[in-house]
Amino acid sequence: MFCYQCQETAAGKGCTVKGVCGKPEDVANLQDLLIYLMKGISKLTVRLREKGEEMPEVNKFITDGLFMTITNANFDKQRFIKKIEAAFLIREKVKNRLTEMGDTAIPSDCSCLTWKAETLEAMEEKAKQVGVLSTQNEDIRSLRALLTYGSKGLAAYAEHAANLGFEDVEIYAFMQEALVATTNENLSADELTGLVLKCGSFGVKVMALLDKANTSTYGNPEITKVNIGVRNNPAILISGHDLRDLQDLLEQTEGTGVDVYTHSEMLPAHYYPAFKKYSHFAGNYGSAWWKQTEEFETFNGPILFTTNCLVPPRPNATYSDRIYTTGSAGFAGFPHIEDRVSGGSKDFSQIIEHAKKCKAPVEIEKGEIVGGFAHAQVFALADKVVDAVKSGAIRKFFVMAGCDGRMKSREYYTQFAEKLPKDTVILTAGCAKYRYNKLPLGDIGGIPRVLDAGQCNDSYSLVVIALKLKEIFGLNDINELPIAYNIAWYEQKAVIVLLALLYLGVKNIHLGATLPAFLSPNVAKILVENFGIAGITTVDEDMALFLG
Ligand code: SF4
Ligand code: SF3
Repeated sequence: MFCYQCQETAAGKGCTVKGVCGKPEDVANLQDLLIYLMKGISKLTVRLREKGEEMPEVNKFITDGLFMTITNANFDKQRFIKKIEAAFLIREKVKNRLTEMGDTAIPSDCSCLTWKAETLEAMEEKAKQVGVLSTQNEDIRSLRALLTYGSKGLAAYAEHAANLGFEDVEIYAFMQEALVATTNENLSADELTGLVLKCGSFGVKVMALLDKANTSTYGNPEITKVNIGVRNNPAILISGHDLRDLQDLLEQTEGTGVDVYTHSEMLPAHYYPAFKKYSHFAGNYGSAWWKQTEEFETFNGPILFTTNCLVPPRPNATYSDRIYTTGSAGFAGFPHIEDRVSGGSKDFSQIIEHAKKCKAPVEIEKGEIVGGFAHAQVFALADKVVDAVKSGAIRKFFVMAGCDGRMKSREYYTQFAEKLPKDTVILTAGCAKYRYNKLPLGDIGGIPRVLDAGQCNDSYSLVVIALKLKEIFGLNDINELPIAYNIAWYEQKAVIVLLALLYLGVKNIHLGATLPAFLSPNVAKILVENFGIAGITTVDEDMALFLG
Protein backbone atom coordinates (compact mmCIF):
# COMPACT_ATOMS: atom_id res chain seq x y z
CA MET A 1 0.00 0.00 0.00
CA PHE A 2 0.98 3.60 -0.35
CA CYS A 3 -1.18 6.38 1.07
CA TYR A 4 -0.13 9.94 1.81
CA GLN A 5 -3.46 11.70 1.72
CA CYS A 6 -3.61 12.97 5.30
CA GLN A 7 -1.48 15.06 7.61
CA GLU A 8 -0.63 12.17 9.91
CA THR A 9 0.91 10.04 7.18
CA ALA A 10 3.79 7.85 8.43
CA ALA A 11 7.04 9.77 8.94
CA GLY A 12 5.55 12.68 6.99
CA LYS A 13 6.09 10.67 3.79
CA GLY A 14 3.52 7.94 3.29
CA CYS A 15 1.92 4.93 4.97
CA THR A 16 3.31 1.76 3.42
CA VAL A 17 2.56 -1.06 5.85
CA LYS A 18 -0.62 0.04 7.62
CA GLY A 19 -2.19 3.46 7.98
CA VAL A 20 -1.37 5.55 11.02
CA CYS A 21 -5.17 5.98 10.94
CA GLY A 22 -5.53 2.20 11.30
CA LYS A 23 -6.44 1.55 7.65
CA PRO A 24 -5.16 -1.95 6.82
CA GLU A 25 -3.17 -2.62 3.67
CA ASP A 26 -5.91 -4.60 1.91
CA VAL A 27 -8.47 -1.84 2.47
CA ALA A 28 -6.02 0.84 1.31
CA ASN A 29 -5.37 -1.11 -1.89
CA LEU A 30 -9.06 -1.74 -2.55
CA GLN A 31 -9.69 1.99 -2.11
CA ASP A 32 -7.09 2.62 -4.81
CA LEU A 33 -8.80 0.11 -7.07
CA LEU A 34 -12.19 1.72 -6.52
CA ILE A 35 -10.78 5.13 -7.45
CA TYR A 36 -9.18 3.57 -10.53
CA LEU A 37 -12.46 2.07 -11.69
CA MET A 38 -14.28 5.33 -11.05
CA LYS A 39 -11.83 7.02 -13.42
CA GLY A 40 -12.98 4.64 -16.15
CA ILE A 41 -16.64 5.21 -15.33
CA SER A 42 -16.00 8.96 -15.37
CA LYS A 43 -14.47 8.77 -18.86
CA LEU A 44 -17.67 7.16 -20.09
CA THR A 45 -19.95 9.53 -18.19
CA VAL A 46 -18.16 12.59 -19.50
CA ARG A 47 -18.80 11.21 -22.99
CA LEU A 48 -22.45 10.65 -22.16
CA ARG A 49 -22.75 14.18 -20.82
CA GLU A 50 -21.29 15.55 -24.05
CA LYS A 51 -24.23 13.88 -25.75
CA GLY A 52 -26.59 15.70 -23.39
CA GLU A 53 -27.42 12.91 -20.97
CA GLU A 54 -26.96 12.62 -17.20
CA MET A 55 -27.09 9.40 -15.22
CA PRO A 56 -27.96 10.47 -11.63
CA GLU A 57 -27.16 6.96 -10.44
CA VAL A 58 -23.56 7.35 -11.64
CA ASN A 59 -23.21 10.79 -10.06
CA LYS A 60 -24.33 9.34 -6.74
CA PHE A 61 -22.06 6.31 -7.10
CA ILE A 62 -18.93 8.38 -7.75
CA THR A 63 -19.71 10.92 -5.04
CA ASP A 64 -20.21 8.16 -2.50
CA GLY A 65 -17.16 6.24 -3.73
CA LEU A 66 -14.89 9.25 -3.30
CA PHE A 67 -16.34 10.01 0.12
CA MET A 68 -15.82 6.42 1.30
CA THR A 69 -12.08 6.76 0.68
CA ILE A 70 -11.63 9.89 2.80
CA THR A 71 -9.39 9.44 5.83
CA ASN A 72 -11.13 7.69 8.73
CA ALA A 73 -14.45 7.24 6.93
CA ASN A 74 -14.60 3.58 6.00
CA PHE A 75 -12.41 0.66 7.05
CA ASP A 76 -14.78 -2.11 5.96
CA LYS A 77 -13.18 -4.39 3.37
CA GLN A 78 -16.49 -6.05 2.43
CA ARG A 79 -18.06 -2.68 1.66
CA PHE A 80 -15.21 -1.90 -0.75
CA ILE A 81 -15.48 -5.30 -2.43
CA LYS A 82 -19.21 -4.74 -2.93
CA LYS A 83 -18.59 -1.24 -4.21
CA ILE A 84 -16.01 -2.53 -6.69
CA GLU A 85 -18.44 -5.19 -7.92
CA ALA A 86 -21.06 -2.47 -8.28
CA ALA A 87 -18.53 -0.42 -10.26
CA PHE A 88 -18.25 -3.21 -12.86
CA LEU A 89 -22.03 -3.22 -13.26
CA ILE A 90 -22.40 0.53 -13.44
CA ARG A 91 -19.60 0.74 -16.00
CA GLU A 92 -21.48 -1.73 -18.21
CA LYS A 93 -24.65 0.26 -17.78
CA VAL A 94 -23.01 3.47 -19.01
CA LYS A 95 -21.40 1.60 -21.91
CA ASN A 96 -24.76 0.10 -22.87
CA ARG A 97 -26.39 3.48 -22.77
CA LEU A 98 -23.68 4.91 -25.01
CA THR A 99 -24.20 2.02 -27.43
CA GLU A 100 -27.95 2.62 -27.42
CA MET A 101 -27.25 6.22 -28.31
CA GLY A 102 -25.30 5.08 -31.33
CA ASP A 103 -21.83 5.77 -29.95
CA THR A 104 -19.59 3.55 -32.03
CA ALA A 105 -16.28 4.67 -30.55
CA ILE A 106 -16.61 3.86 -26.84
CA PRO A 107 -13.06 4.23 -25.50
CA SER A 108 -11.19 1.15 -24.33
CA ASP A 109 -7.70 2.63 -24.26
CA CYS A 110 -7.13 1.94 -20.57
CA SER A 111 -7.82 -1.07 -18.40
CA CYS A 112 -9.90 1.17 -16.11
CA LEU A 113 -12.48 0.90 -18.92
CA THR A 114 -12.29 -2.82 -19.47
CA TRP A 115 -10.59 -4.68 -16.64
CA LYS A 116 -12.83 -6.87 -14.53
CA ALA A 117 -12.15 -9.37 -11.75
CA GLU A 118 -13.91 -12.64 -11.07
CA THR A 119 -12.15 -13.31 -7.76
CA LEU A 120 -10.99 -11.40 -4.71
CA GLU A 121 -7.41 -12.49 -5.44
CA ALA A 122 -7.59 -10.90 -8.89
CA MET A 123 -8.96 -7.69 -7.35
CA GLU A 124 -6.21 -7.61 -4.78
CA GLU A 125 -3.52 -8.22 -7.39
CA LYS A 126 -4.76 -5.42 -9.63
CA ALA A 127 -5.25 -3.11 -6.65
CA LYS A 128 -1.52 -3.18 -5.94
CA GLN A 129 -0.75 -1.75 -9.36
CA VAL A 130 -3.08 1.24 -9.59
CA GLY A 131 -2.29 3.45 -6.60
CA VAL A 132 -0.64 6.90 -6.58
CA LEU A 133 2.83 5.45 -7.16
CA SER A 134 1.77 4.25 -10.59
CA THR A 135 2.45 7.83 -11.73
CA GLN A 136 6.22 8.06 -12.14
CA ASN A 137 6.85 11.82 -12.41
CA GLU A 138 6.69 13.20 -8.85
CA ASP A 139 5.27 16.59 -9.83
CA ILE A 140 2.52 15.12 -11.97
CA ARG A 141 1.83 12.60 -9.18
CA SER A 142 1.62 15.45 -6.68
CA LEU A 143 -0.80 17.48 -8.81
CA ARG A 144 -2.93 14.42 -9.53
CA ALA A 145 -3.04 13.71 -5.80
CA LEU A 146 -4.02 17.30 -5.00
CA LEU A 147 -6.81 17.12 -7.57
CA THR A 148 -8.03 13.74 -6.32
CA TYR A 149 -7.99 14.76 -2.65
CA GLY A 150 -9.72 18.07 -3.44
CA SER A 151 -12.38 16.05 -5.27
CA LYS A 152 -12.83 13.78 -2.24
CA GLY A 153 -13.55 16.89 -0.18
CA LEU A 154 -16.02 18.06 -2.84
CA ALA A 155 -17.72 14.67 -2.74
CA ALA A 156 -18.18 14.77 1.03
CA TYR A 157 -19.87 18.16 0.98
CA ALA A 158 -21.89 17.34 -2.14
CA GLU A 159 -23.23 14.20 -0.45
CA HIS A 160 -24.37 16.09 2.67
CA ALA A 161 -26.12 18.67 0.47
CA ALA A 162 -27.74 15.92 -1.63
CA ASN A 163 -29.04 14.28 1.54
CA LEU A 164 -31.05 17.46 2.05
CA GLY A 165 -32.22 17.48 -1.56
CA PHE A 166 -29.74 20.06 -2.86
CA GLU A 167 -27.70 19.06 -5.89
CA ASP A 168 -25.72 20.76 -8.63
CA VAL A 169 -24.89 18.59 -11.62
CA GLU A 170 -21.92 20.84 -12.45
CA ILE A 171 -20.23 19.74 -9.22
CA TYR A 172 -20.66 16.07 -10.12
CA ALA A 173 -19.43 16.81 -13.63
CA PHE A 174 -16.29 18.48 -12.28
CA MET A 175 -15.46 15.57 -9.95
CA GLN A 176 -15.64 13.28 -12.97
CA GLU A 177 -13.63 15.67 -15.14
CA ALA A 178 -10.99 15.75 -12.39
CA LEU A 179 -10.82 11.94 -12.17
CA VAL A 180 -10.44 11.72 -15.94
CA ALA A 181 -7.72 14.39 -15.90
CA THR A 182 -5.65 12.28 -13.51
CA THR A 183 -5.40 9.63 -16.25
CA ASN A 184 -4.46 12.02 -19.07
CA GLU A 185 -0.77 11.62 -19.89
CA ASN A 186 -0.89 14.66 -22.20
CA LEU A 187 -1.72 17.22 -19.50
CA SER A 188 1.23 19.39 -18.51
CA ALA A 189 1.97 20.44 -14.94
CA ASP A 190 0.60 23.91 -15.80
CA GLU A 191 -2.64 22.46 -17.09
CA LEU A 192 -3.01 20.29 -13.99
CA THR A 193 -2.32 23.32 -11.79
CA GLY A 194 -5.13 25.11 -13.62
CA LEU A 195 -7.44 22.21 -12.82
CA VAL A 196 -6.42 22.29 -9.17
CA LEU A 197 -7.50 25.95 -9.01
CA LYS A 198 -10.69 25.10 -10.87
CA CYS A 199 -11.26 22.48 -8.18
CA GLY A 200 -11.03 25.37 -5.67
CA SER A 201 -13.76 27.22 -7.56
CA PHE A 202 -15.96 24.15 -7.14
CA GLY A 203 -14.98 24.09 -3.49
CA VAL A 204 -16.62 27.50 -3.11
CA LYS A 205 -19.62 26.28 -5.09
CA VAL A 206 -20.13 23.12 -3.03
CA MET A 207 -19.72 24.87 0.31
CA ALA A 208 -22.23 27.53 -0.82
CA LEU A 209 -24.61 24.73 -1.85
CA LEU A 210 -24.26 22.97 1.49
CA ASP A 211 -24.71 26.28 3.31
CA LYS A 212 -27.92 26.83 1.37
CA ALA A 213 -29.06 23.27 2.08
CA ASN A 214 -28.37 23.56 5.81
CA THR A 215 -29.72 27.08 6.35
CA SER A 216 -32.82 26.73 4.22
CA THR A 217 -33.68 23.42 5.91
CA TYR A 218 -32.75 24.23 9.51
CA GLY A 219 -32.55 28.06 9.65
CA ASN A 220 -29.56 30.33 10.06
CA PRO A 221 -27.20 29.44 12.92
CA GLU A 222 -27.53 31.80 15.85
CA ILE A 223 -25.49 32.49 18.98
CA THR A 224 -25.94 29.45 21.19
CA LYS A 225 -24.57 28.20 24.48
CA VAL A 226 -24.04 24.45 24.31
CA ASN A 227 -24.00 22.37 27.48
CA ILE A 228 -20.91 20.15 27.79
CA GLY A 229 -22.02 18.39 30.95
CA VAL A 230 -24.48 15.48 31.07
CA ARG A 231 -27.98 14.56 32.25
CA ASN A 232 -29.18 11.37 33.93
CA ASN A 233 -30.86 9.66 30.97
CA PRO A 234 -29.48 6.99 28.66
CA ALA A 235 -28.24 8.60 25.49
CA ILE A 236 -26.98 8.31 21.92
CA LEU A 237 -23.89 10.15 20.71
CA ILE A 238 -23.94 11.28 17.10
CA SER A 239 -20.70 12.11 15.31
CA GLY A 240 -19.79 13.31 11.83
CA HIS A 241 -21.24 16.04 9.66
CA ASP A 242 -24.62 14.86 8.38
CA LEU A 243 -27.45 17.06 9.67
CA ARG A 244 -30.16 15.03 7.93
CA ASP A 245 -29.12 11.97 9.94
CA LEU A 246 -29.33 14.06 13.10
CA GLN A 247 -32.82 15.21 12.15
CA ASP A 248 -34.02 11.61 11.70
CA LEU A 249 -32.41 10.59 14.98
CA LEU A 250 -33.94 13.48 16.95
CA GLU A 251 -37.38 12.78 15.51
CA GLN A 252 -37.17 9.08 16.31
CA THR A 253 -35.80 9.52 19.85
CA GLU A 254 -38.41 12.10 20.87
CA GLY A 255 -40.47 10.84 23.82
CA THR A 256 -38.40 7.64 24.22
CA GLY A 257 -36.49 8.79 27.30
CA VAL A 258 -33.25 8.66 25.32
CA ASP A 259 -31.19 11.87 25.04
CA VAL A 260 -29.03 12.80 22.06
CA TYR A 261 -25.58 14.39 22.38
CA THR A 262 -23.35 15.66 19.61
CA HIS A 263 -19.74 14.65 19.21
CA SER A 264 -16.88 16.50 17.46
CA GLU A 265 -18.05 18.03 14.14
CA MET A 266 -21.73 17.54 14.99
CA LEU A 267 -21.45 20.21 17.74
CA PRO A 268 -22.54 23.07 15.40
CA ALA A 269 -25.93 21.39 14.91
CA HIS A 270 -26.90 23.04 18.21
CA TYR A 271 -26.62 26.44 16.54
CA TYR A 272 -29.49 25.76 14.09
CA PRO A 273 -32.94 26.98 15.19
CA ALA A 274 -34.72 23.85 13.91
CA PHE A 275 -32.93 21.58 16.38
CA LYS A 276 -33.53 23.77 19.42
CA LYS A 277 -37.10 22.52 19.79
CA TYR A 278 -35.96 19.07 20.90
CA SER A 279 -35.77 19.05 24.69
CA HIS A 280 -33.85 15.75 24.60
CA PHE A 281 -31.07 17.29 22.46
CA ALA A 282 -28.89 17.43 25.53
CA GLY A 283 -25.51 18.91 24.62
CA ASN A 284 -22.07 18.06 23.28
CA TYR A 285 -19.96 15.27 24.72
CA GLY A 286 -16.18 15.31 24.48
CA SER A 287 -13.82 16.93 22.05
CA ALA A 288 -12.34 16.38 18.62
CA TRP A 289 -12.40 13.01 16.85
CA TRP A 290 -9.02 11.72 17.99
CA LYS A 291 -10.03 11.67 21.66
CA GLN A 292 -12.84 9.19 21.01
CA THR A 293 -10.91 6.17 22.28
CA GLU A 294 -11.11 7.67 25.78
CA GLU A 295 -14.38 9.54 25.58
CA PHE A 296 -16.50 6.72 24.13
CA GLU A 297 -15.56 4.54 27.09
CA THR A 298 -17.36 6.86 29.51
CA PHE A 299 -20.26 7.81 27.27
CA ASN A 300 -21.92 4.46 28.05
CA GLY A 301 -24.49 4.63 25.24
CA PRO A 302 -24.40 3.83 21.52
CA ILE A 303 -22.49 6.04 19.10
CA LEU A 304 -23.55 6.76 15.53
CA PHE A 305 -20.98 7.74 12.89
CA THR A 306 -22.54 9.66 10.04
CA THR A 307 -19.22 10.34 8.23
CA ASN A 308 -15.55 10.45 9.09
CA CYS A 309 -13.79 10.56 11.58
CA LEU A 310 -13.83 7.05 13.03
CA VAL A 311 -10.83 5.73 14.95
CA PRO A 312 -10.56 1.92 15.11
CA PRO A 313 -11.19 0.94 18.75
CA ARG A 314 -8.29 -0.54 20.69
CA PRO A 315 -8.53 -4.33 21.26
CA ASN A 316 -9.49 -3.81 24.91
CA ALA A 317 -12.07 -1.07 24.22
CA THR A 318 -15.35 -1.52 26.08
CA TYR A 319 -17.41 0.41 23.54
CA SER A 320 -16.82 -1.67 20.38
CA ASP A 321 -20.30 -3.19 20.63
CA ARG A 322 -21.85 0.28 20.88
CA ILE A 323 -20.75 1.74 17.54
CA TYR A 324 -23.01 2.07 14.51
CA THR A 325 -22.18 3.54 11.12
CA THR A 326 -24.29 5.00 8.35
CA GLY A 327 -23.76 6.74 5.02
CA SER A 328 -20.21 6.48 3.73
CA ALA A 329 -18.82 5.48 7.13
CA GLY A 330 -18.10 1.82 7.83
CA PHE A 331 -16.08 -0.58 9.95
CA ALA A 332 -16.12 -4.37 9.85
CA GLY A 333 -18.31 -5.75 12.65
CA PHE A 334 -20.14 -2.50 13.41
CA PRO A 335 -23.83 -2.53 12.39
CA HIS A 336 -24.43 -0.27 9.39
CA ILE A 337 -27.73 1.63 9.16
CA GLU A 338 -28.97 1.54 5.58
CA ASP A 339 -29.69 4.61 3.47
CA ARG A 340 -33.13 6.16 3.52
CA VAL A 341 -35.37 5.44 0.60
CA SER A 342 -36.18 8.57 -1.35
CA GLY A 343 -38.61 10.72 0.61
CA GLY A 344 -38.29 8.55 3.73
CA SER A 345 -36.13 8.47 6.86
CA LYS A 346 -33.37 6.19 8.07
CA ASP A 347 -34.46 3.63 10.61
CA PHE A 348 -32.54 4.19 13.85
CA SER A 349 -34.81 1.98 16.01
CA GLN A 350 -32.02 -0.57 16.61
CA ILE A 351 -29.78 2.13 18.11
CA ILE A 352 -32.60 3.57 20.18
CA GLU A 353 -33.48 0.15 21.65
CA HIS A 354 -29.79 -0.37 22.38
CA ALA A 355 -29.58 3.01 24.14
CA LYS A 356 -32.51 2.21 26.42
CA LYS A 357 -30.49 -0.64 27.95
CA CYS A 358 -27.44 1.58 28.63
CA LYS A 359 -26.44 3.69 31.61
CA ALA A 360 -26.41 7.49 31.34
CA PRO A 361 -23.10 9.06 30.27
CA VAL A 362 -20.43 9.79 32.85
CA GLU A 363 -19.74 13.51 33.18
CA ILE A 364 -16.23 14.34 31.98
CA GLU A 365 -16.53 18.11 32.06
CA LYS A 366 -18.98 20.83 32.98
CA GLY A 367 -19.93 24.15 31.51
CA GLU A 368 -20.85 25.59 28.14
CA ILE A 369 -19.29 26.49 24.85
CA VAL A 370 -20.57 29.32 22.72
CA GLY A 371 -20.93 29.20 18.95
CA GLY A 372 -23.21 30.00 16.06
CA PHE A 373 -21.28 32.77 14.37
CA ALA A 374 -22.04 31.85 10.78
CA HIS A 375 -22.53 34.62 8.22
CA ALA A 376 -26.10 35.69 9.05
CA GLN A 377 -25.39 35.98 12.78
CA VAL A 378 -22.16 37.92 12.18
CA PHE A 379 -23.95 40.21 9.71
CA ALA A 380 -26.51 40.91 12.43
CA LEU A 381 -23.59 42.05 14.60
CA ALA A 382 -21.83 43.83 11.72
CA ASP A 383 -22.17 47.35 13.14
CA LYS A 384 -20.64 46.26 16.42
CA VAL A 385 -17.80 44.44 14.67
CA VAL A 386 -17.06 47.28 12.27
CA ASP A 387 -17.06 49.82 15.12
CA ALA A 388 -14.67 47.63 17.08
CA VAL A 389 -12.30 47.46 14.10
CA LYS A 390 -12.55 51.20 13.44
CA SER A 391 -11.93 52.10 17.08
CA GLY A 392 -8.97 49.71 17.25
CA ALA A 393 -10.67 47.54 19.90
CA ILE A 394 -10.19 44.67 17.44
CA ARG A 395 -6.72 44.84 15.90
CA LYS A 396 -6.79 41.69 13.88
CA PHE A 397 -8.81 38.56 13.08
CA PHE A 398 -7.16 35.14 12.91
CA VAL A 399 -8.82 32.50 10.82
CA MET A 400 -7.90 29.32 12.67
CA ALA A 401 -10.17 26.88 10.88
CA GLY A 402 -9.68 23.29 9.75
CA CYS A 403 -9.01 20.02 11.49
CA ASP A 404 -7.67 18.78 14.76
CA GLY A 405 -5.40 15.76 15.02
CA ARG A 406 -3.41 13.60 17.41
CA MET A 407 0.08 14.97 16.83
CA LYS A 408 1.72 16.45 19.88
CA SER A 409 2.90 19.39 17.78
CA ARG A 410 -0.74 20.52 17.53
CA GLU A 411 -0.44 21.89 21.05
CA TYR A 412 0.93 24.83 19.05
CA TYR A 413 -2.66 25.86 18.25
CA THR A 414 -3.74 26.00 21.90
CA GLN A 415 -0.63 27.98 22.81
CA PHE A 416 -1.11 30.27 19.83
CA ALA A 417 -4.70 31.01 20.86
CA GLU A 418 -3.62 31.64 24.46
CA LYS A 419 -0.82 33.97 23.43
CA LEU A 420 -2.81 36.03 20.96
CA PRO A 421 -3.11 39.63 22.19
CA LYS A 422 -6.43 40.48 23.82
CA ASP A 423 -7.38 42.78 20.96
CA THR A 424 -7.55 39.94 18.45
CA VAL A 425 -10.43 37.62 17.51
CA ILE A 426 -10.27 34.01 16.30
CA LEU A 427 -12.62 33.02 13.48
CA THR A 428 -12.98 29.27 13.43
CA ALA A 429 -14.78 26.38 11.73
CA GLY A 430 -14.11 22.64 11.70
CA CYS A 431 -12.85 20.48 14.51
CA ALA A 432 -9.65 22.57 14.85
CA LYS A 433 -11.71 24.65 17.30
CA TYR A 434 -11.39 22.05 20.04
CA ARG A 435 -7.81 23.21 20.56
CA TYR A 436 -9.11 26.46 22.09
CA ASN A 437 -12.90 26.62 22.31
CA LYS A 438 -12.96 25.78 26.00
CA LEU A 439 -10.31 28.34 26.99
CA PRO A 440 -11.42 31.44 28.91
CA LEU A 441 -10.37 33.87 26.16
CA GLY A 442 -13.01 36.46 27.03
CA ASP A 443 -14.66 38.98 24.73
CA ILE A 444 -14.15 42.38 23.20
CA GLY A 445 -17.08 44.65 24.04
CA GLY A 446 -19.44 41.67 24.04
CA ILE A 447 -17.92 40.02 20.91
CA PRO A 448 -16.46 36.65 22.00
CA ARG A 449 -12.78 36.24 21.10
CA VAL A 450 -13.52 32.85 19.52
CA LEU A 451 -16.23 33.07 16.89
CA ASP A 452 -17.21 29.55 15.81
CA ALA A 453 -19.01 29.52 12.47
CA GLY A 454 -19.62 25.76 12.52
CA GLN A 455 -18.35 22.68 10.69
CA CYS A 456 -15.36 22.69 8.35
CA ASN A 457 -17.69 23.39 5.40
CA ASP A 458 -18.81 26.53 7.26
CA SER A 459 -15.41 27.97 6.40
CA TYR A 460 -17.63 29.26 3.61
CA SER A 461 -19.21 31.55 6.24
CA LEU A 462 -15.79 32.91 7.14
CA VAL A 463 -15.22 33.77 3.48
CA VAL A 464 -18.62 35.44 3.19
CA ILE A 465 -17.83 37.45 6.33
CA ALA A 466 -14.42 38.47 4.93
CA LEU A 467 -15.99 39.55 1.63
CA LYS A 468 -18.61 41.58 3.52
CA LEU A 469 -15.93 43.33 5.57
CA LYS A 470 -14.03 44.07 2.36
CA GLU A 471 -17.16 45.70 0.97
CA ILE A 472 -17.89 47.68 4.16
CA PHE A 473 -14.34 48.99 4.36
CA GLY A 474 -14.30 49.75 0.61
CA LEU A 475 -11.18 47.67 -0.05
CA ASN A 476 -10.10 46.32 -3.42
CA ASP A 477 -8.45 43.17 -2.23
CA ILE A 478 -9.48 40.61 0.40
CA ASN A 479 -5.81 40.55 1.49
CA GLU A 480 -5.97 44.19 2.64
CA LEU A 481 -8.26 43.17 5.51
CA PRO A 482 -6.79 42.79 8.99
CA ILE A 483 -7.22 39.00 8.74
CA ALA A 484 -4.46 36.42 9.07
CA TYR A 485 -4.90 32.74 8.18
CA ASN A 486 -3.34 30.11 10.43
CA ILE A 487 -5.07 26.95 9.32
CA ALA A 488 -4.72 23.39 10.59
CA TRP A 489 -5.41 20.52 8.23
CA TYR A 490 -5.76 16.78 8.61
CA GLU A 491 -7.91 15.17 5.95
CA GLN A 492 -9.17 15.87 2.44
CA LYS A 493 -12.06 18.15 3.30
CA ALA A 494 -9.45 20.58 4.55
CA VAL A 495 -7.78 20.24 1.14
CA ILE A 496 -10.89 21.49 -0.65
CA VAL A 497 -11.31 24.30 1.89
CA LEU A 498 -7.71 25.35 1.23
CA LEU A 499 -8.17 25.20 -2.56
CA ALA A 500 -11.35 27.27 -2.21
CA LEU A 501 -9.44 29.95 -0.28
CA LEU A 502 -6.69 29.98 -2.90
CA TYR A 503 -9.25 30.30 -5.67
CA LEU A 504 -10.73 33.33 -3.87
CA GLY A 505 -7.31 34.95 -3.90
CA VAL A 506 -6.47 34.61 -0.20
CA LYS A 507 -2.70 34.94 0.21
CA ASN A 508 -0.15 34.03 2.87
CA ILE A 509 -2.06 31.16 4.45
CA HIS A 510 -0.03 29.33 7.08
CA LEU A 511 -0.76 25.63 7.05
CA GLY A 512 0.06 23.14 9.81
CA ALA A 513 0.75 21.04 11.71
CA THR A 514 2.94 20.02 8.72
CA LEU A 515 2.69 20.70 5.01
CA PRO A 516 1.13 17.88 2.96
CA ALA A 517 3.46 15.02 2.08
CA PHE A 518 1.80 14.87 -1.32
CA LEU A 519 3.22 18.25 -2.32
CA SER A 520 6.39 17.61 -4.30
CA PRO A 521 9.11 20.27 -3.83
CA ASN A 522 8.18 21.87 -7.18
CA VAL A 523 4.44 21.91 -6.46
CA ALA A 524 5.10 23.33 -2.99
CA LYS A 525 7.23 26.01 -4.69
CA ILE A 526 4.31 26.98 -6.95
CA LEU A 527 2.10 27.40 -3.87
CA VAL A 528 4.74 29.42 -2.05
CA GLU A 529 5.55 31.69 -4.97
CA ASN A 530 2.00 32.33 -6.17
CA PHE A 531 0.06 32.25 -2.93
CA GLY A 532 2.57 32.83 -0.16
CA ILE A 533 1.64 29.51 1.49
CA ALA A 534 3.87 28.73 4.45
CA GLY A 535 4.12 26.16 7.20
CA ILE A 536 4.16 26.95 10.89
CA THR A 537 7.26 27.48 13.06
CA THR A 538 7.13 28.35 16.75
CA VAL A 539 4.27 30.20 18.39
CA ASP A 540 6.48 33.21 19.15
CA GLU A 541 8.02 33.45 15.70
CA ASP A 542 4.68 33.08 13.93
CA MET A 543 3.01 35.55 16.29
CA ALA A 544 5.70 38.14 15.53
CA LEU A 545 5.29 37.53 11.82
CA PHE A 546 1.49 37.75 11.86
CA LEU A 547 1.39 40.86 14.03
CA GLY A 548 4.09 42.59 12.03
FE1 SF4 B 1 -1.83 7.01 6.30
FE2 SF4 B 1 -3.48 9.10 6.41
FE3 SF4 B 1 -3.62 7.37 4.39
FE4 SF4 B 1 -4.43 6.68 6.85
S1 SF4 B 1 -5.33 8.22 5.48
S2 SF4 B 1 -3.21 5.42 5.44
S3 SF4 B 1 -2.89 7.77 8.09
S4 SF4 B 1 -1.92 8.75 4.86
FE1 SF3 C 1 -12.54 17.31 11.67
FE2 SF3 C 1 -12.47 14.88 10.76
FE3 SF3 C 1 -11.30 17.60 9.48
FE4 SF3 C 1 -14.66 18.52 9.44
S1 SF3 C 1 -14.05 15.80 11.81
S2 SF3 C 1 -12.82 18.98 10.20
S3 SF3 C 1 -10.80 16.15 10.92
